[in-house]
Amino acid sequence: MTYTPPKVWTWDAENGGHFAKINRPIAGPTHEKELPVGQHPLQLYSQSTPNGVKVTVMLEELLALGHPGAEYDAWLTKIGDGMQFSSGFVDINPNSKIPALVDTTNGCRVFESGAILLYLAEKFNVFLSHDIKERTETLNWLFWLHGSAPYLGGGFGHFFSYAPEKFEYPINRFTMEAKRQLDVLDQNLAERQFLAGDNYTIADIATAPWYGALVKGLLYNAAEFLDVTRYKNVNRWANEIYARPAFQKGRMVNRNHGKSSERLEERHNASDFDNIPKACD
Ligand SMILES: N[C@@H](CCC(=O)N[C@@H](CS)C(=O)NCC(=O)O)C(=O)O
Repeated sequence: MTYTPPKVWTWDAENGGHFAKINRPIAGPTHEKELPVGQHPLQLYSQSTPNGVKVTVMLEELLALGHPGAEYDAWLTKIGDGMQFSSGFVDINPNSKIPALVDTTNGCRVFESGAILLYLAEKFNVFLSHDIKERTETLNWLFWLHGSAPYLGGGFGHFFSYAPEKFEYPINRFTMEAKRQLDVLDQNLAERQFLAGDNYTIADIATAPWYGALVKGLLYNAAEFLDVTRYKNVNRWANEIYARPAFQKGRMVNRNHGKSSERLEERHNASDFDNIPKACD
């Protein structure tokens, strides 16, 4: 059925779909509530979506390298319940989206997952080279991810998986773009081990939870539809990154769905991982 837009759009009906209850055309808090604060230097408010996982992976990678200053409390922020609209959350991210971080050592608030990765890479001096060429190549791919992933998530994923009905036009449009993006990555990874060259960087940490998850069949249940096995280099890269212990830990943090052996709803100590029930064979 064709839609004829009115002269002026008004917010008078739910638009249907997966996120209908939390979508609003206005910014700002919906309720007063302070954020909890734990004892570690870094306080993270997040959920294990691809954007959230970028940050928990980065923090676990830093801890694996032995940086005690990267110890963190990860508070589950249930976006389906509208927790991103509390007054405390809006104070640290006026855009009301997870993830958001507070560095209690200097009072910095950091929002936007790309900004958080950059902040942590600079604070701990790792996963981002000082060499101008290597650093720029890493930032090229980090910004590429941040420009591209909304087409995958808000475009392809939304219409393929979350929209109230399957509409051919947007599914075609965003499938074309998602496959083009996979091909961009595949051609780049044919030449090099990691996105920016020989070293694992924040560009890989940002991209693997999106396009790595996609080719591993972990996102939108779309692996067959997108014929992901053809992107051989992306698959090789994703397998290598998913095998990293810190990546595996980071994926579990703030996860509140799926198998109990693969989730840690909140993380306040390194030893919290020891209490996750083991998977049954
Ligand atoms: N560009 C932002 C996107 C963050 C984002 O879209 N977060 C989603 C979850 S992946 C969210 O909080 N959605 C809740 C909402 O839209 O109300 C980033 O990279 O941090």
